Amino acid sequence: MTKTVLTPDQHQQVVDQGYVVLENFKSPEELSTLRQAALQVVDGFDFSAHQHVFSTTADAAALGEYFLTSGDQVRCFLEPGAADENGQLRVDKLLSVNKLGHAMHDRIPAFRNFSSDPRLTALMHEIGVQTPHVWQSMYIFKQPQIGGEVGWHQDATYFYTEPLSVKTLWFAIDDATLENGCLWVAQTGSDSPLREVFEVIDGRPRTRQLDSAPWPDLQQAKPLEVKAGTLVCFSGTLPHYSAPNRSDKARHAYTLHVVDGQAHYPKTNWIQRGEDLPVRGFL
Ligand SMILES: O=C(O)CCC(=O)C(=O)O
Repeated sequence: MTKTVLTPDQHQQVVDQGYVVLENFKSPEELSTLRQAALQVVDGFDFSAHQHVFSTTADAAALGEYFLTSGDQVRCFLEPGAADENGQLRVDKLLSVNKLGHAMHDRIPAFRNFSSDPRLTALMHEIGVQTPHVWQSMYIFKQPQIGGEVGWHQDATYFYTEPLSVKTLWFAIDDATLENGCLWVAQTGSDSPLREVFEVIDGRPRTRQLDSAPWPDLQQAKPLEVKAGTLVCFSGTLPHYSAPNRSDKARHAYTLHVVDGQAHYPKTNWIQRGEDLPVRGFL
């Protein structure tokens, strides 16, 4: 019999709670290779030509061309406050970047290797994604002292399909703790209604409200303090959040967002792919 990725209990947890935590999924060597590849991108990046901040507290309508055309590119986004009023970075560039996005898995061999794990295809099949399409990768730095909050959201807002199908794979590259801004997930599970959809129509981004359900507060949520190498897999309707990092320890994470190619993926979703780089599964 083929070995499954999830035990029956873990499978039930995905159904009931909308997420599962798989410890020791990636080895220290794999984490180190990915970290080096990410730092190499930052090291080679020309911040005098591109200084774009990423913050989830900013209005979606304000997202500029640099962000909106990054779906098939590898781009660096700075933490708010990383640069001073003269555009000079206050600290080393390796400590200034909020994230890399959004096609490292297709464009950089070390990211492609990390993301090509056959267990990921098996995991997706086990949780009902028949034809995995990997639309996005992000390398999130959550820098010491200045790492920004990621506000409550649901990933189906950004990867809307009919029916809803997106799953997130969140890999801890460092230990994630309460101090350095670990993920928090809602205790309501994935049954939570989808509150918003992010759309780009005629080049203009907007967030459209679908449901007025409030976001959870921290009493209704659970922090996921996990060791480096852990994979957290969660459903696109599971509300999640991460606090700012005010500690002196980084909290790097790598994420992939995967939808079912059997579902309808609207043209209004912000990431679209052309024939030069079509969306693919795990290679
Ligand atoms: O790593 C984080 O802080 C948040 C990541 C996240 O929200 C996501 O990948 O959807």
